[in-house]
Amino acid sequence: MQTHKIQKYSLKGNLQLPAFTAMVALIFFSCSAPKTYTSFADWDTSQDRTLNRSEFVNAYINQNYFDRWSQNGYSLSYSSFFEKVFDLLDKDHDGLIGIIEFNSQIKSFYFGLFSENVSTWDDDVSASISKGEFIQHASRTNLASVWDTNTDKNISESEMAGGMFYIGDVNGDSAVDEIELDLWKRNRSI
Ligand SMILES: [Ca+2]
Ligand SMILES: [Ca+2]
Ligand SMILES: [Ca+2]
Ligand SMILES: [Ca+2]
Repeated sequence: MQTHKIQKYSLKGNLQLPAFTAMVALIFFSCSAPKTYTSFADWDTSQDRTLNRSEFVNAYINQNYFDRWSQNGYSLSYSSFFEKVFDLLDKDHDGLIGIIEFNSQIKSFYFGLFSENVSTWDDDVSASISKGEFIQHASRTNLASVWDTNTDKNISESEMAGGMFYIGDVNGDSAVDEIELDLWKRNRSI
């Protein structure tokens, strides 16, 4: 009876060992893996349940969001920037920005400082904005200059990250909370 008990424990001990080793390995690999910024807590390094500008910018850069704008990480010229913004606003990818597409997002790219009407941009009165119309009016209204904070005529990765912070901060309280981050990620074509 006693022997049987010892064997049982011994067997149990042997069975547990591989699971324990796997757990140690899992913890080891989780700790050594690079940060992936998948949850709000990962972005919120100060753990105060809100993202300030530098937390947002750091995570944006570490997450390589800029790859969507520039394949090699180089700063974007104004004309490349306008083309990319056009593609983002053209949600249904039909090569035109419809009135709803225009009105739903244009203001955020000007950080709220936009008071024009779509008809001002629609030169040929086609009820949509062509790429040519967009580039012409984005240029006329200095869309890039609000992003290009060092005024070198290029949008760098950190300028893009800083601009995205303004876009993410929907209620304008100089912080991005969890709901705002979720919304920003959902529209993360931007
Ligand atoms: Ca469209
Ligand atoms: Ca048009
Ligand atoms: Ca710049
Ligand atoms: Ca906010």
